[in-house]
Amino acid sequence: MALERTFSILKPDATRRNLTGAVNAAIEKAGLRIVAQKRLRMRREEAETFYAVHKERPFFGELVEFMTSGPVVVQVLEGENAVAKYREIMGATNPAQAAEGTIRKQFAQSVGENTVHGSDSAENAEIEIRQFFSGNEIVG
Ligand code: 3AN
Repeated sequence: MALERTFSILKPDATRRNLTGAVNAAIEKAGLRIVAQKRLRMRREEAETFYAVHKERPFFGELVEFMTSGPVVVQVLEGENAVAKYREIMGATNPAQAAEGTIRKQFAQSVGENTVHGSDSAENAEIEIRQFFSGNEIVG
């Protein structure tokens, strides 16, 4: 199995409730390594670019509003099968459907305020990582 990288965001509901450490502990417990990390406030255009695939969805405005409402922590995670592994420990988008023990089951407040983002494919991970990190900021 290949070493892979995925892109993660700890969303504004996580930073607001001081959950950065708790989520990072779950990430590291699952064997994923945080090889880059920074805290920032997303600008509107950054959020719109990041979620461009959802721009026709009814919740797009709400999503951009929420993602720019407070600080986020953007991360690059590395590990065996990192994309699928992170999706697994994140849990379902809707916390009501998330499996026991997952990050969203433990911490998410709603389908919108759901604590974490993780890339859905290796291709998207590369695009998303490039939006927020330059090469020398990622140290494996
Ligand atoms: P995931 O983050 O699990 O891959 P997607 O790609 O379906 O989920 O949705 C992207 C983001 O849009 C989600 N993380 C969630 O915050 C938001 N979202 C999805 N569905 C809704 C909804 N019905 N209402 C509000 N926000 C939503």
